[in-house]
Amino acid sequence: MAHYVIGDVQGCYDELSLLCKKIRFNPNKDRLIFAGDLINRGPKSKEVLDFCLKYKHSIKSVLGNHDFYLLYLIEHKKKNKPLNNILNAKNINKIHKWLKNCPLVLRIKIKQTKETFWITHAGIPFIWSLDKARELSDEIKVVMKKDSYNVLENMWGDKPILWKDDLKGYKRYRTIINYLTRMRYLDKRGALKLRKKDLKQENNHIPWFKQTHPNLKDKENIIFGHWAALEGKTKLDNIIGLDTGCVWGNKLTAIRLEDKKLFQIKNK
Ligand SMILES: [Mn+2]
Repeated sequence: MAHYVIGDVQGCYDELSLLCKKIRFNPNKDRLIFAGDLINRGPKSKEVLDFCLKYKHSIKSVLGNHDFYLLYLIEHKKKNKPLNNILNAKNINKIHKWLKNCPLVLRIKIKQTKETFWITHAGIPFIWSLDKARELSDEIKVVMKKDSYNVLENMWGDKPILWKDDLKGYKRYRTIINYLTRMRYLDKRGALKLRKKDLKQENNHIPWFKQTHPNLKDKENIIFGHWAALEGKTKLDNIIGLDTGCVWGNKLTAIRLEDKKLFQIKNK
């Protein structure tokens, strides 16, 4: 049995199939964990979700910003051409239920190596402990169960940019979702700088993983996606980027957690 985490698929189903062949994915034994953004922009988003449902007993995913967008379209009965075949699908209720139940943060412990992996779409800001990130993820999961329509309605927007423990209501949910699904750069206070995507150095725009993570101890790792321009390069052994831009013509990447070995498939 092995655990594999796979970076942003974004509808690249053909490459996902090839990657599963390469790692010899056995749904009866292995576990796949997606780092979010399963869908959108690529050609076969529906097929990716059908694959997840087919093997749902062996597959987990954290939610990415594109996955939240799909949830918004579903619940608010909106259309968006590239995703309409999902929205009109016969199994849309099953897709909806599965996706809505995905967390924002997952923790996986590997027995053999005693390593722990914290998986989120964008990462975990240094202003939160790892446990706190998981508590906030649980908070979103709970509120999505009872009030998802309004959470999704109020999720849009970049503000507030700085986390405060006393944030309340939809502002609080929006801020948690922004940190865990859209973060790339933070300033020195830990405030979100959401508009910058490129890698040019700029004062007070620091990649979130470059600020010392006070709570990341020995044998603890963070895995994230979302930032294709990085091509997975964080220059850190314990903070691992998996978005290698398959949908932009680059590669789809998986990491085997038991030995941190990478597996990649080039975009066709
Ligand atoms: Mn993303």
